[in-house]
Amino acid sequence: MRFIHTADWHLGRIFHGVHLTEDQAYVLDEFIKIAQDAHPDVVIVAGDIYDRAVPPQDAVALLDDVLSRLVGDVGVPVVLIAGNHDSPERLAFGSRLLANSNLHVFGTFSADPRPVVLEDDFGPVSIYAVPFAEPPVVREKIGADHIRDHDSALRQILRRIEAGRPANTRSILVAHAAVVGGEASDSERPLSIGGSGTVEPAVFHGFDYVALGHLHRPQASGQGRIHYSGSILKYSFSEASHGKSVNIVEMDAKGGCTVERVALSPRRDVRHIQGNLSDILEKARSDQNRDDYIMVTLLDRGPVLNAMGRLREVYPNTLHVERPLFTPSAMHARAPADHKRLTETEMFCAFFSQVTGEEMTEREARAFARIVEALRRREREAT
Ligand SMILES: [Mn+2]
Repeated sequence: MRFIHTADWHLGRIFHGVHLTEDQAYVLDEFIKIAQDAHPDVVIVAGDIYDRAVPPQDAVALLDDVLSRLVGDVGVPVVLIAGNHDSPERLAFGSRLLANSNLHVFGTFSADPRPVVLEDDFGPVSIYAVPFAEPPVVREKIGADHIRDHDSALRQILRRIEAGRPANTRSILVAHAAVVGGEASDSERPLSIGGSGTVEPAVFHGFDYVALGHLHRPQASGQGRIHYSGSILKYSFSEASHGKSVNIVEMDAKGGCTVERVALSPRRDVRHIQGNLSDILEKARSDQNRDDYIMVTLLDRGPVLNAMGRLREVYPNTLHVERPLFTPSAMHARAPADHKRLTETEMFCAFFSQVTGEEMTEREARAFARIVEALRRREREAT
């Protein structure tokens, strides 16, 4: 059996003020061609279909178009799950009807996940799709009081799957989770605030291939059975060095998998350029890809007039300029930390100690984390 594993489409993403929908449509066109050429038995999308719970209309139209072409024109079944950016209920709309048309959408968490079963020459392959859910949701639906975090929640779900799974059947798990030891980037929203959002690779024991979403760099762990396909585009400048790809997986009669990463080429790349302004402007003349999304780290030590304006004359999509070596002395005393790299809790701790002159106690930090988590949940569920 052959299948394609992709994840983290984040349709509707806005990157430094730029709507990426056209870039996403471009790369998904390429994805559909890859699917056409590979003749897979199924396409798996492991969560973060949209970038937010209420996606913009363009993003909804794009998903509708892409899925219609995959399932309708290419003729390949699609299995997709909600990630932590998606609204489970909105994504799940019509899913029971769509399942009859080879589009298997798993939006809301179910205590008894039923597999999508596909056949190849060697027999059945069960695909278990577990959409992202907050631990309290899992706790309530399963009725297991000991579930406190993502690790214990997923363990419990997988135990239930294990119990109902016929022995000696090949199986694929689809989930949206942060595995311990995985390499993160700046565009992933943490799965939990305060406390651990990660899961041990050992929880995935027993599956022949684990198709994960959440981490945006393609990577594998757990003796090569656990895979992140990574996102389809670079969604932060921390990903400038990533190669984005999708996994084409060949599963043999015994469940052994060979994984091929097929590169995706974006309409515009995301790049990080460093140097003196004059050097950058000079080199830009021979740059073939001036429309790329650019972040510039200027190494000039003295003041530079209108750096952004001059950069945009050569790189119209310059989105961010940094001046690490140029700090006006008045600013120096206050040495502002780079707030974009801090979590809400860290930022609030810094604010707290600035105002009160004292460090926050652990109890206070936990209380704060609880409030943020409740707000996040409400934001995801409401509106
Ligand atoms: Mn994601």
